[in-house]
Amino acid sequence: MDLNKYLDIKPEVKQALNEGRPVVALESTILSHGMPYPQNLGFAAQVEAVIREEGAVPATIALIGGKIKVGLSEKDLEVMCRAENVGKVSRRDFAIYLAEKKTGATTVASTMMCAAMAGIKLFATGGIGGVHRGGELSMDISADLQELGNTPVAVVCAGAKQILDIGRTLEYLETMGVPVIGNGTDEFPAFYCRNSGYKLDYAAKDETEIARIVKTSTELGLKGGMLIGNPCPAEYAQDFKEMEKVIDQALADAEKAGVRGKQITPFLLARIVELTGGESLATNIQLALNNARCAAKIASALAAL
Ligand code: PSU
Ligand code: MN
Repeated sequence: MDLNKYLDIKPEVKQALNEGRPVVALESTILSHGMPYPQNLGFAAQVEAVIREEGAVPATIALIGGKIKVGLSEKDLEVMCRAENVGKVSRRDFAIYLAEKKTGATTVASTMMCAAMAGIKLFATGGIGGVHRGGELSMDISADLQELGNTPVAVVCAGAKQILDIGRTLEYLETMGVPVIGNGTDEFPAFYCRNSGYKLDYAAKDETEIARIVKTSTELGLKGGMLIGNPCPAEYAQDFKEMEKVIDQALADAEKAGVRGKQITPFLLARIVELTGGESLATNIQLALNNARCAAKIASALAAL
């Protein structure tokens, strides 16, 4: 194995890791394929600032020029947000993008891979990929779920969007041996909405409790990660039934346009922003900032244990 040939960790991030200070990883697919320009650029700066406010160091991750970049410069962030010739990289795309020196935005799965390589334990995102509706026939199941079962990184998300089959997503996570913990809730959140109707077996009262669980998993050397469900702040959350209508429309449009494979999630995300007249984007931004705050608090508590 020759990781050093590929890993390019920003000095500030490397120093924090060496000194045992808290670091939070961030993905770049949420920027390149999850939000429109230039709102994504504003978000990219804001999310890093939120992590710093909590005393942690942010590390946004992307594949650029044949390197795994852990911690991006302003120029790199601009490239990822403009998203011209930027592909979407999950586990299966990883070696191809590095070997061909293509610019790739990392998903939850590939960001987890990079975080583990760099030694980062916490990662904040918006929503995870999962089992798509009808996935029991199409077998469209995000590689995010397998990664959570195999890579020791704790991922803070606002649950899974209603574009997915949330029940089957949770069943799959159970099969893969992934602990799913609610932060101050016993219900798995549904991204734009605080409630999904699916109860969780574990509700943590705060970030310190979650940090203790992460620490124990690390000490045991368990190979998988864990998923923390952190509901969207109430003042920005959307109504479940209203979102259901929007999502049914977006799914019908995807079907009609014949969208397949890795294009489906980005297509649906963009369509939902259009259909809600940008309202969903404001919610998306706020919940992702909230997750970054939560992940930074867990990382800080973990560093203090
Ligand atoms: N869900 C969202 N926002 C996102 C994504 C999913 O609500 O930005 C992105 C994440 O990067 C996630 C990826 O890892 O899409 C999942 O894509 P796929 O379903 O093709 O694995
Ligand atoms: Mn898929």
